[in-house]
Amino acid sequence: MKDEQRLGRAAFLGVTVAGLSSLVWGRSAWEAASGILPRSVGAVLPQPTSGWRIYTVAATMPTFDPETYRLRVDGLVQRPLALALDDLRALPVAQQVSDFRCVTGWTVEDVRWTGVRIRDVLAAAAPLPSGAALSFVSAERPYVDSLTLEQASLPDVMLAWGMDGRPLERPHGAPLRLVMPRMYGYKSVKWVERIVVTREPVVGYWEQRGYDRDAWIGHSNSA
Ligand SMILES: Nc1nc2c(c(=O)[nH]1)N[C@H]1C(S)=C(S)[C@@H](COP(=O)(O)O)O[C@H]1N2
Ligand SMILES: [Mo]
Repeated sequence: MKDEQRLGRAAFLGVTVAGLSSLVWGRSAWEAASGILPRSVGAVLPQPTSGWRIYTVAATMPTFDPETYRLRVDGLVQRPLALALDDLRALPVAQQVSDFRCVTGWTVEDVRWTGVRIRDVLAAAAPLPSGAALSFVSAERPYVDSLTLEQASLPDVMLAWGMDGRPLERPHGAPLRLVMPRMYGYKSVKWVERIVVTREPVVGYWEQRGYDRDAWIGHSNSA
């Protein structure tokens, strides 16, 4: 855990310093997160070393304590759960390489993700037959999005705690983010702290603002 925290902070500082040299780009979520400048809504910092853009909807990125973090799984389940990071790591480890695509046009190819499959997280909670969808609630309020159980069961959907061979970094949603490569990035909720089993998918943050609920790449209103 110490190493992970140190690595996260080092990487964060590294990018922040890089950000300072490119202030000409304007204020960014990175700079806002580091407290250097006030945040501007929807700000994005192009990162020179990768295609990622870091997106947030709140003024600050959530923090978490690895000792006390719990992923809650509740709603239409027989047994509500509160899973610690160690509990998640004790589940079968899933790995995949997939592209990540934002609806605004950028793509990061061949992202290496490590984490768990949704079914393995749900197994102990035992969803009720009436449960047909999942809400992924972010610690970053009010970000939320959802998938049907069927969508969440696709083989390349996962909850990731690792990215490109390193612990998932805070700007990318540590300690846990959803990865749904077949849909646009807004489905891939960062800083997931709760999964709620529901009858129907709830309307997600960007879906409340006009984006398709089914964000299939190539087949949605933004394709
Ligand atoms: N909590 C949270 N999750 C989020 C977002 C956000 O603003 N807040 N943005 C979404 C969008 S639109 C995209 S494209 C990806 C971006 O992932 P990244 O910030 O790791 O690059 O995260 C998604 N998940
Ligand atoms: Mo996005």
